[in-house]
This record gives sequence, structure tokens and C-alpha cells, in this order.
Amino acid sequence: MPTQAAAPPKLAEQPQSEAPTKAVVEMPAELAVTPHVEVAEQEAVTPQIAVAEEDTVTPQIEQEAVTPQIAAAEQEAVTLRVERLASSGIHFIPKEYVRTEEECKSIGDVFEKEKKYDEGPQIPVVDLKGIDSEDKEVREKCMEELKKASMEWGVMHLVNHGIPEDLLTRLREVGKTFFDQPIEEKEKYANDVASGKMAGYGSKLANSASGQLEWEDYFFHLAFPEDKRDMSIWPKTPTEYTEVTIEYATQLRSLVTKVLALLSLGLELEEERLEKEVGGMDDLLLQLKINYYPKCPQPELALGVEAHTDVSALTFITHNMVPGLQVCIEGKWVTAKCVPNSIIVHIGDTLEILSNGKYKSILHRGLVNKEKVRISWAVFCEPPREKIVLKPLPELVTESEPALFPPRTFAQHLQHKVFNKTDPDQVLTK
Ligand SMILES: O=C(O)CCC(=O)C(=O)O
Ligand SMILES: [Fe+2]
Repeated sequence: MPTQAAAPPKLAEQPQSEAPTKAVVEMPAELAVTPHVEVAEQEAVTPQIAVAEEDTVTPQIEQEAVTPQIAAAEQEAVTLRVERLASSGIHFIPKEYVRTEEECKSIGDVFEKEKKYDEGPQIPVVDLKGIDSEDKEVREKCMEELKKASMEWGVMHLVNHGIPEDLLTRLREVGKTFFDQPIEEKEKYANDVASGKMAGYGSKLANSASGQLEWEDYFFHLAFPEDKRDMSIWPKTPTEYTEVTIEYATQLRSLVTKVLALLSLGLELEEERLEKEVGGMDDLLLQLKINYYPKCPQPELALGVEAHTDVSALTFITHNMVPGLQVCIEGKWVTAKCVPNSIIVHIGDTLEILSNGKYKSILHRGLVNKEKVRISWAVFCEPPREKIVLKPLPELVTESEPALFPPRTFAQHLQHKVFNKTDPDQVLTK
């Protein structure tokens, strides 16, 4: 564990000198507005945008007229917590939460979708039992499984990952206990995106021209390394939050090293290589985002998280066994099964770039539902913003396989992707 004497820098205090705009550097990748991605959806599902809630005759489109409270709630939507909106008794969601007609065609009922076991391809399950094995063959088999899933899908359920079941249970308990508090209590931790205070309790702001919003509130903070944690913004209730979350972050950090080692071997690189390329123990940041998706009266019209790829190197997700995550493979949305005690891992853009596209950063999104609150704990493992230039590793670039990605720092990647702008000195096509 790093023991630097320097005071822990806060997210908002990171150097800004080389940043083209203030917002780019201050905006943690995971909270920034995701670019809108058009997905060729092949599932033939009837559009539901114009379909009214079953128990009412008022079409969704005329929702403003329903009651004064709802109209007021809708007006306030940009500042409202989604939880408040969800518990206000509305039957129709404000228009800012209604997705495009194209998106709505494929949303549907997440419980129905999760149940469909036999139809089409499923996110692979990777067994990490052999990850520490001294037996070369056993470890190699484990590596091959991980490599295959990373190349073909870029997302998988990890089982036998070594993080104790009890620790995962406690992590989910402390997060749920925090969110079970009244909204007023949580507001004490409110972040303030406009002034660069990104960590804390928040909801997406309508900062794009369309004003499009997502059906979720969240809690966001850096969890590792120790010297970069700002403990003053971590939840104080429940009291065990800190201890449990530190324990999880520490154990997850060792798993990250092991996974990066196998992924390096999968590219015929030295086993420490990817770990070093993403910043190592001192500089790879583990950012925890607890996603809280309240029940939604019109889940077929909303998204908890819109379609995006993660910018991280790797993302690790555990959740409360309520389905919601979907990944897009060959133009179709596949709903992740709830696999007990597994941890979902995504390959993010950073590893896709370093591996010259061999490992895939898959497009994914989160659905919501009418019956159950969904909570997920996503840990984004991010390289430092400016220190490292991300580009395909030279060993993986050949005449027949030229570099697919121009060099960029992580900050430039965010700028390119999230704000859809390019630095005048950089031309990034992907
Ligand atoms: O809630 C989930 O399962 C996924 C959330 C996600 O994709 C994200 O926060 O980047
Ligand atoms: Fe994601």
C-alpha cells in the first residue's frame, strides 16, 4: 500500500494546467454525460412510447395535465432526486426521462428478459479458481478462459474470484443502509458538479441539449489508493461503511493485479506489463460508484444508465440480485443473469486501446423496473489522467495489424468521448 507523505489530493484539486477546459479535468469519467450511441437494434419489439400506463386513459404524452403535483415534479425534474420523484406517486415519468423512440423499442420488461435462458448468446462465466495455482497448466487454462471472454465479449461473470461472500454481503448491506436513510440525510453529502465537487451523493444533471436524464441517484467516491482517499466525504452512516468499503477496495485491488497479470499473458506480454501500463499500485485509481435505481412507473420508457462503454481499464460490479444490466452484442441487447456471488467485470476503453482492440470494451446500459429497487456497486479502475499516454502497445502493432487508436492521455480520451470534442492537436477517430 502506498504511504506517500503528501496530502491526499481531492478530485477537484487535480492539476488543470494542461486541460483545455476546466470541466474536462474535474469531471470523473463515470459521472460525465455519456455520448449517445446509436445501436442497431434488431429485436422486433413494438414501440411503446405512445402507449399509456395500463391503468389510465391519459396518454403519456399528455402527462403535464395529470395533477398539479406531477406537473410541479416534472418542472423540478432537473434538480430532483430520482428517489423523490419515484416516491411521489407519479404514474408518468417526466419527459426528460423518456428515451428516444428508437431506444424504447428495445427496452421492455427486464424480468421477462432475464428469464429467457435459452435464447441466444449469454455473457460468459469465467472461473478464476486456478488464478493462483502453482500448476502452470491450471493457471494457463484460467488465463485462456479469461482471454477468450475478454476478446469475444469484453464482459463476464467472475466466479471463484477469491473475494469472500461475506465481504460482498457486508458491502451491499452498508451501501443499502446508507441509501435507506431519508433523502434529507443523504443530501448532507450532496456533490456539486457545477463547482467541481464530484464526490458524494448525486443525480445526473440535464447538461446536454436534449436534457435527457437517467433513472438513478448515486454515491461516488475514490476508494483506492489510500493516500488519495478523502475520508471526509465518505458516508458516516452506517458506522461500518468505512471499514467494510476499505476492506473490499483492498481485496479488490489484489484481484485487479491478478486479472491484469492473466490478461497480460493472454497478449503474450510479461505478466506485470498491463498493471504497469495503467499506473500500478500508486496511480491506478479505484473509483466506487453506488448506483441506486428507484422503482420506475414506466420502466419501458426509461433507462437507469444509458448506453455507453466504460472508459476505465477494468470495471468490477456487484449488485443486489435485481436484473438490469444489458450488453450489446452483434447489435442485440443481452440481459445479464443474476449469478449469485459472482462479480461482473467489464474490459474498459483503456484496455481496448492498449491491446489494440484485441480486448473489447462492450456497449452496455441499465434497465429499471416497477417492482424492485436495484442497487449496483461499480468500481472503475482508471489510469491517471495525465501521467500516461494510452496507445496500442508496440508489441501488438504489426504491418498486418496497424494501430487502431491514436495516442491520448486518459483526460484526452474523456474529452474526446464524453464531450465529443477534439483537442486541436489531436485527431482521435476512435
Ligand atoms: O448498474 C449496472 O449494472 C451498470 C452500471 C454502469 O454501467 C456504470 O455505472 O457504468
Ligand atoms: Fe458502465
